[in-house]
Amino acid sequence: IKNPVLDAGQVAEQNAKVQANLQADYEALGGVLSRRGVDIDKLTALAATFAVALPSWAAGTGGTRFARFAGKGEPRGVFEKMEDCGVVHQLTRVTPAVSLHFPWDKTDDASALKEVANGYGLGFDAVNSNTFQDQVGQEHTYKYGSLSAQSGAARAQAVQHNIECIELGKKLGSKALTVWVGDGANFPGQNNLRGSLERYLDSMKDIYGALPDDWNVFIEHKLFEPAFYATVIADWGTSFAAAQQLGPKAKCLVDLGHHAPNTNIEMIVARLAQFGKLGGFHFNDSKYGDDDLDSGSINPFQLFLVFNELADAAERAKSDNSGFNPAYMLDQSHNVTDPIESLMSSAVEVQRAFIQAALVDRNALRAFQESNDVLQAAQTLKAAYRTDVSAILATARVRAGGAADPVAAYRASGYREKVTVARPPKAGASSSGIV
Ligand code: LRH
Ligand code: MN
Ligand code: MN
Repeated sequence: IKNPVLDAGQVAEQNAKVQANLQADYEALGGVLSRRGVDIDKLTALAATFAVALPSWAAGTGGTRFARFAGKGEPRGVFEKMEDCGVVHQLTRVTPAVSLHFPWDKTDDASALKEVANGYGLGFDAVNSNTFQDQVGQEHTYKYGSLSAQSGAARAQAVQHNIECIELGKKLGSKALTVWVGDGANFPGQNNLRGSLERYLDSMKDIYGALPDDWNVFIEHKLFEPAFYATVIADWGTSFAAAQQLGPKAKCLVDLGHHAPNTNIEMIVARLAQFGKLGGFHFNDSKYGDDDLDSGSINPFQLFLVFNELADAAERAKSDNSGFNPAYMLDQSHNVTDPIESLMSSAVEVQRAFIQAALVDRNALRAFQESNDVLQAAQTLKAAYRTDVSAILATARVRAGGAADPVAAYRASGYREKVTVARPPKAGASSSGIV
C-alpha cells in the first residue's frame, strides 16, 4: 500500500502484542489439521488470495425508514469514503476494491479519485446505478418505476443514467454494472405483470448494448421492498430468464438478504453456477428480510454452505477449464455499529467461510454421497464448519502487513476520533446517500 491511512508502525506494534499467542494458536491448529492430512500453510496461502469488495454506501451510517442517527466522523463524500475503505483494507488485507454507487458517488474528477483510491491499495469493482429514488432536479420521476415505467420518458432517463454509470466506471477501471431496480406494484392490478417485465427487458437491451466487450451487467433480484405486492425482478428465476434473454455478458447477482425467509440460497448459487449465470454476490446477513446486517452475524452456517457450493463450482471449473470468477461484494447498512468495524468484521467472516469451505474433504463427501451415507456426508460438512480457522486468517493478515486483530488495531489507532474532528457534520446532509 503506497499511502496507508493508518500509521503502519502502530499496526505492527499492536501485532507484536499478540504475536506469541497467535503463534501458539497457529501451531496448535496446524497440528489438528495435519492429523486430517491438511497443510495449514497451504490454507494460509489460500486465505491470502481471497478478496471481497466494499460497498461505498456502507461507510456512512445507514438508517431505516423511521430515522437515521448519524455517526461520528461520517464521510462527507466519495473521497472520504475511500479513506475509510482504505482503513478497512489496510487492516484486513482482503478488501482491495470498492463498489461505487451513482449518483451518490458521482465525481467530476475520476482520475483523481482513481489515484487516491490506488494509493490506499484500492481499485473498483462493479458500479451500481440508482433509479430507485429521484435526485434533486430530476426531470422524470421514478415514482411509478424506472426501467419498467409506463412513461417512455422515465424509461429513457433511467437507461441514460445506466449508460452514464458505465462511462464513469470505464474511467475508474470497473468491469461491471450492477442493476437493481425497485420497480414493481404495491397493489394487484397496478401493473400488467408481464408488460412490466417486457418493458424492463427492452430497457435492459439498450443498457446491454452500451457495455464494453470486457464488461458484465449483473442483475440483482429482490423479493420485495419498496414494491410490496409484485416486484419486477423478484427472484432468481426472473433474473436468470432476463440474463438469458440479454446475452452472455448478463449475469445474476445474489444478495443474501433478498430472498424469502428459509430460502435455500446455496441451492440458488448451485443452479446459477451450473448454468454459467452466477455473476456475483452482495454478502450480508438477515433475520427477517433485507436487514443488511453484518455477514455471518445471524446465520454463519448458511454463509459456509454458500461457499461450499462455490468451492464445488470452482473445482468443476478447474477440471473442465471453464473459468469461474464471480464478483464478491459486501452490501450492508450500519445503524448501531461503527461502519468501519462492521465492514472489517464482515470481510473476515466471508473469508472465514471461504477457508472453512476449502477444508471440506470433497473426496470423502463424494464417497459418502455415492454410498448414501447421509449421516457421514452431513458430518463431513460439519467437521469443516466447526473448525476454528481464526489463527489462519489472522496469520494471513499479519503476513500481508495487516492487523492480527483489526478491530483492536483500529480502536487503538484513534482514527474515528481523528475524523470526528476533521469531518464536522454538514447540516442536513446524509453522507451515505441513503435518505
Ligand atoms: C437494494 C440493494 C441494492 C442497492 C443497495 C443500496 O436493497 O441491496 O444492492 O444498490 O441495496
Ligand atoms: Mn444489494
Ligand atoms: Mn438490499
